[in-house]
Amino acid sequence: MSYETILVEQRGAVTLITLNRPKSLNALNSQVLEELIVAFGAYEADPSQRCAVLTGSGEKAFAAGADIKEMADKAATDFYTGDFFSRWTSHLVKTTRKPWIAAVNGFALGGGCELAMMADFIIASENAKFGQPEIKLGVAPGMGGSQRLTRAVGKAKAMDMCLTSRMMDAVEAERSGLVSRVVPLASLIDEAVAAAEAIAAMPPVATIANKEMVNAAFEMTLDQGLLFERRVFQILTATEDKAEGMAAFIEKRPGVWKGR
Ligand code: CO8
Repeated sequence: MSYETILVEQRGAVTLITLNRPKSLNALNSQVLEELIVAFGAYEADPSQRCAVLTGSGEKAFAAGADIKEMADKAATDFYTGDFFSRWTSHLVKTTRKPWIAAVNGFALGGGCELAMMADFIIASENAKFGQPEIKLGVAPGMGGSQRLTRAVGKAKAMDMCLTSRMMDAVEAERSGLVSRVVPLASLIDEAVAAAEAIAAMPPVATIANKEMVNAAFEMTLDQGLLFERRVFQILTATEDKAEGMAAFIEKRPGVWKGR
């Protein structure tokens, strides 16, 4: 499929997806969503691809939010009957079981911040700025900002950002647990792809299992989560990759994974 609003490139086992509407600071419209669904679906289905990186084109923005010009004339019934925004989470979070990293270059505002928070983790450039400024438009986060941001940075900072529309810079975002690493803008893609390559080199079954376990922490009680973790760990011990991983450690050589 040819895309108009995103760029997709494979670098070895890593799929690099770039939001490509730089003139509107990569604002997220319906076409971006449809193309991302196809691109993430292709990534998920391709066994040669082991990790993905999502970034924004240009140096200014990852994504400055949902496309305000597209939303401006929509009626409430359009948002409601079309269940606007629900497909972002269902496709990019729920059905994408393989890992992906958001490489945030510049503004990640509104839906842009929410899209980044759907990733398994965020690597930010030094000029990154995160915010949920929807209140200034007379609305509120609609794609997870009130929930995922609060879980990531806690009530005080999430409330501050949602109510005042204050942006968080990269240093504060790392200090607050929103991003895992901050790197210079010039090396952002290299660093994110290197992190993705590190993940791509891990045993495939254990990769999906680790992702599922960490995500379970947001859905389960501690007791349920600990049980889930233990059971999945126990199942992993039946894989050929477990036998290979332990043998490789003892024999002081790299493991060769079968994905089973
Ligand atoms: N939608 C549409 N166009 C946008 C958006 C946007 N969110 N953000 C920027 N643009 C456009 C501008 O209109 C402008 O276009 P033009 O040149 O044709 O006038 C171009 O991008 C450049 O923007 P600016 O001239 O404003 O650039 P500045 O450097 O002066 O300012 C800012 C940069 C601070 C990022 C500023 O553009 C801004 O405040 N943008 C809007 C940020 C915002 O309010 N985001 C939240 C949107 S609402 C939302 O995301 C709802 C979430 C619900 C779920 C979403 C699911 C997808």
